[in-house]
Order: sequence, then structure tokens, then C-alpha cells
Amino acid sequence: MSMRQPVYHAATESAAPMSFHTEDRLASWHIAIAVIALAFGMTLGFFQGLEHAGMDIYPALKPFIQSYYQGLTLHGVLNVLVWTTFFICGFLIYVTTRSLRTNLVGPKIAWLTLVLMIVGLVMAAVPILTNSATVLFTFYPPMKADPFFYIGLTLVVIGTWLVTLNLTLTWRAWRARNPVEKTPLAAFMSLVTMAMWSIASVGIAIEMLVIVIPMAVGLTEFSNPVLARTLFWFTGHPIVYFWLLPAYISWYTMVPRQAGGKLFSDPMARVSFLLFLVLSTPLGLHHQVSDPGILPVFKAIHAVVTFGVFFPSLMTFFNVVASLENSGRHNGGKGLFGWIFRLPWKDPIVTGQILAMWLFVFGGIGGLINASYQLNQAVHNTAWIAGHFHLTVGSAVTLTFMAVTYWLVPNLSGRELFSIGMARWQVWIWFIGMIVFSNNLHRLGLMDVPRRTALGSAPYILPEWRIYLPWVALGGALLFISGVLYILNLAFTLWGSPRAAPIPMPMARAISGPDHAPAIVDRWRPWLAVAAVLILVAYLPVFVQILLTSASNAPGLRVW
Ligand code: HAS
Ligand code: CU
Repeated sequence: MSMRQPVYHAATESAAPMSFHTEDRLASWHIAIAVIALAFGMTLGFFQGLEHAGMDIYPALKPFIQSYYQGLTLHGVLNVLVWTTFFICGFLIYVTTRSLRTNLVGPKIAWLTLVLMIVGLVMAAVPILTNSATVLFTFYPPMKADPFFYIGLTLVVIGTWLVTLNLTLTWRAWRARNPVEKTPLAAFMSLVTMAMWSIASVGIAIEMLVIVIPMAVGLTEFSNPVLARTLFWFTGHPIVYFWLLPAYISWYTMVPRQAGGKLFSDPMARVSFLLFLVLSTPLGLHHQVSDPGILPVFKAIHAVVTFGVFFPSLMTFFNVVASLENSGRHNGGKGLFGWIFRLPWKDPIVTGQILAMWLFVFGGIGGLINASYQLNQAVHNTAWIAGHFHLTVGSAVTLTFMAVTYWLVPNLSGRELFSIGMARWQVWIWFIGMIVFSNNLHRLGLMDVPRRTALGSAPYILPEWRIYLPWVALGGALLFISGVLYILNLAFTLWGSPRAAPIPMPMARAISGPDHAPAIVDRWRPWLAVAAVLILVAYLPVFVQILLTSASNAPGLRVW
């Protein structure tokens, strides 16, 4: 039962081995914290599903968790903020240094960054656990949480900026030694991801420092909710691409190799990522279509840009499917569709990611519905949105990261994956569980069921909702079973599996390689400049209008 058999038969690394001891330890710490957060977060998700079906177990959890909403805050923060951010920082440190074949230039800074992020995490976690920050992961003012919640999250964001700095300096050291070579694709994509995120996260940092922290510590009594929400969504939309792009890195630069073939086009992949760099941020108002106090014309402009950022995902769709086709044909597949059956379906690393891609097709289509100005009125703040983001961050991203850990954890720990069979079941159960879960949430949303609501105990619940709510619980239970299989497999790998020699990071070669990419796609300044200009055009008038027309007059509230 060797992991390497189905995964690494395409090619072998020829370059001399290098030590990545520090990078591996850093990645291990980040990923361990991420997986622990996921384990707790998804357990709470399971409880929420049960609540929807009328099986409210929150009263039984009383001394630890006071309410559905405290549980939901924990679920959201642990799953979409902690699991993603820690996994991504660890994964991208690993990917960037391996693909550049360069050690981190600032190992000490990297350790300090990790400590800062852990301190931030603990600072944010304590108030949530003591029910002093039941404000959900979007923490909209005028809701007012314990100051440590905000300060902690701010430290985590600062930590991610330090990761960007470290990776950028590492790339510059590589560039000094390789003045003409194209940046290897995986490193290039990692740097684009971190650069995009570092620009985008300025919004949330300003919201924290100027609005919510002063309010929470008592420096100011009032907040401006319109301004706060707009700063939040300045970051809150691009954060979804901060989660998605690392999954794309795996789909582009690793899956083709793991599936036995080559990436279709390296230049096209670079262009797709550069489009994300410039288009991810100037569109956050699509989360605020129903918000008062913002001129409709600005919302319409952001809706148009949202349709623009659809294109790099369409390019990804084309490129990734073409690469899978290349792999299937390389494995002997014939005819129009025969190649599909020659993909390594027995390998959970590949299968998990293909299933994640399939779920993402429907998440992406749902995203377009959300982004349509009028249709948003029908779905906003309904269970539909929860259906949408479980297909995206909960599947495209999470199922991909899970599949990635099936090679990465053995790689980092030097131990064989405990059970390939268990991993195979895990990815399929997630896929089926998510279909049941998200289909029913979408359907309920169209029946006007509100999101973020303890539905099982709501007095206004309609009889027709009761038909679908138990299905949400069933889907949630399947996801929970899948999650438990995942955690157990990783735990047994660390504490019960035989040692195995380290294996190289999978790196796909491309049919159309980096030499076909024009030089402009390996330059930073022009693209960063375009990103800055688009953000100014899309947001400057919005902020001017908000500052001129809305006041800081909402007193902080504890609504829980
Ligand atoms: Fe979204 C709300 C629009 C993508 C996450 N989104 C949310 C929220 C979250 C979220 C968490 O316009 C809720 C926030 C909250 O709490 O209020 N979203 C979009 C659009 C896209 C999109 C247009 N979202 C994502 C991604 C997320 C994510 C990615 C996380 C990772 N979303 C919205 C809007 C709202 C929203 C509105 C606000 C709604 C409201 O009213 O509140 C697009 O980027 C999607 C493009 C994607 C595709 C799919 C491409 C498919 C690929 C795979 C192909 C490979 C295959 C394999 C099929 C077009 C690349 C084939 C295999 C073979 C073997 C053949
Ligand atoms: Cu968005």
C-alpha cells in the first residue's frame, strides 16, 4: 500500500537534493494548527445542521457554548479564517521555497510571524469561547465584541503580511541569482496570491484600527456601520480568492503531474493569476447590494467587475480540463470521453481535487447569480448564500486542501499515509454529503429561509421548509463523517504509520511552457500599478460618498 505508486509515476526530479528543514517545520506547524481548527469548526457545523432539523443540542453544551450564535461564530472563524489562513501560509512557504529551490531568507522572521499569528489566534479565541465576541465572522458594527477579538484577528492579518514580505525577499534573492529565467509557475502563483491578499487586506486593517478597535476599547462610543461594512467587504471579497488561489496552484502545477500528464498552458495560467491580481479587489460592493447609503451606480460598476473576475476562473476551467485530458490520454484513454476513465480515480489525491472542481462549477454558477444585481435581491441573506459558500470555500478549497494533505503530510512527517482506502471514502463522502447539503440550502434560500438563523427553534418556520431542513442535517452529518475520517487518517499517519523516505513535491511540466510566456507576465510593477488604479477608480468615489453622506452615530451593541 504505497502512496507513491499512483501519484508519482509521471517523472522524477533530477536536481540535487537540498535541505528544507526549517521550511518543512514551519509548514508543519501552520498546517497542524489549520487542521485542528478545522476539526473543531466542522464539529460545530454538524451541530448547526442538527439544529436546523429540530435537534437542538446547544442546551446540552451550555457551560461551554451558550447559544447557536456563539457556535456559529466559532464555526465561521475556525473554518473560513483559521483553517484557510494557516493552511495557506504553511502551504505557500513550502511551495515557494521548493519551486525556487531557495531557502527562506528570513527564517527567524518566519518563526516570529508564526508566534505572532498564534498569539493573535489565542487572543481572538478566548473572547469567542467566553461568549464575549458572538459577532459571527463578519463582526459587523454596531455589534461590539471584546477588544481582544479584534486585536487578535488584526495580529493574524499582520502575520500574513510578514509572510508576504518573507516570500518576496526570498524571490528577490532567487532573482539576483537568476536574472533572466522566468519565475517557476508555482512560486509565481504563490507570490501573486500573497501580493493580492496583502493589497486587499488593507481594508479590514483600516476598519479594525479606525472603527472597531477604538469602539471596543471605549475610545469612541459610536461607529459608522456603512463605512465599516464597506471596508470589511473591500477585503471580504478578495479574501475568497486568497482561499481559492492556493487550490488553483495545486490544480495547475501539481494535479496534471499527479494525474500522469502535463499542464496544458503555463502562459495562460500566469495570465489567469495576473487577472486575479488586478480584478479581485475592485468589486466588494456585490456583498452590499442591499445596503442603504451607497449610490446604486457604484454597485452596478462593482457588479460589472465581478463578471470580469469570472474570466480567470473560466480560463482555469479550460486549462485544468485540458490538462486532465492530456493526462487521461497519456494514460491510454481514447475517444471523446475515454480519457476520463483513464484518470487515476483510485488515487484520492487526484480524485478529491477533481470532485472539488466539479462542486466548484456549481458554486461558481451560483456566484454569478449572486452577482446579478436583481437576482441578488432574491438570494441575499438567505440560506442560498450558505449553500454557495459551502461549494466554494467549503469544497473547491477545503476538499482540495484535504486532498493535498494526503501527500503533503506524509511528505512533511516522513511517514506513509495511514490508509488510502479511508482517504478514497473520505473524498467521495464529502462530495455526496456536500451535494445533499448545499442543494437543500439553495432550495431553502429560494423559499426565503434566512441564513445565520437558529431555524429549528424559530416560531415562524413554514411547513414547506420542514421538508428540506432534515436534508440539510443529513448532508451535514455526511460531511462530519467525512471530516472525522480525514482527521483520523492524518492522526494515524503521524502516530501509527511506518516511516517512508521523503518524496519530491509534485511539479507538473507544461505542454506550452514558461518560454512561451511574454516577458511582461513575469514583471510585477505594471500589474501592481493596474491593480492600484482599478481599486482607486472603483472605491475612491464610494468612500468619498460614504464619508460625505453617512455619520458615525451607531452606538456599540451587545445583541447576544
Ligand atoms: Fe462568492 C458570497 C459572487 C466565488 C465565497 N461567496 C460569498 C460568501 C462567501 C463566498 C464565503 O456577487 C458569503 C459571504 C458572507 O458571509 O456574506 N462568488 C461570487 C462569484 C464568484 C464567487 C461571481 N465565492 C467564490 C469563491 C469563494 C466564495 C471562490 C470562496 C472560496 N459570492 C458572490 C456574491 C456574493 C457571494 C455576489 C454575495 C451574496 C450576498 O448577497 O450576500 C466567482 O469567482 C465564481 C467563478 C467560478 C467558476 C467555476 C470555474 C470552475 C473550475 C473547475 C473546472 C474543472 C472541472 C473538472 C469541472 C465560474 C475552475 C472537470 C473534470 C473532469 C474529469 C472532466
Ligand atoms: Cu464576493
